Amino acid sequence: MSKKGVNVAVGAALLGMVGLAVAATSATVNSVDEKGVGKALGTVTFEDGKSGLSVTTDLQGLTPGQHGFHLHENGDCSPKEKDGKMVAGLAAGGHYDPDKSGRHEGPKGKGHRGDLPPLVVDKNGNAKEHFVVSRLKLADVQGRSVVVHEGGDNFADQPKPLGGGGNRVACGVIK
Ligand SMILES: [Cu+2]
Ligand SMILES: [Zn+2]
Repeated sequence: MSKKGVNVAVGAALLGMVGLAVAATSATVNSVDEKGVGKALGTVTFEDGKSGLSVTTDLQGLTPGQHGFHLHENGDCSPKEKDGKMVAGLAAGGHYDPDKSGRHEGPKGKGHRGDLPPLVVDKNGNAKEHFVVSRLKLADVQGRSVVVHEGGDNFADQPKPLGGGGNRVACGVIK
């Protein structure tokens, strides 16, 4: 092999290693309302790890307290019409549920795989969280969306469906 050929081979090997190292992606999260997608609130980063998918949030400008936090089926944060009214973030679809369980049971349950632990927002409106979700891989979430709800999450469909978080207030498409 010529010297140039060796350099190309080494370069390709290095690129291959970099490719392996970048088993992570992120979503820019924006506020959403019935009119559309609003301002950026920060990012959520996803990374494959030994015990599952690592999820790291770096978000600002949210309402203090707990918020339902899920992966939704579609990578689209647009509003969509339901019963004659535009609904914030509805184009994101339902909770990611590849097993077609039809049940909202939270991250430790056997229902929707998109059910994450609730997002805890501090009194300044920031959410810097990190958790590992055993039932998910990076490949599962790419091209989907991450959604923050107005209210909390009781990990059940009772007394209200989907944890009771209600309206979608922020959303990001996962690249
Ligand atoms: Cu949700
Ligand atoms: Zn769910």
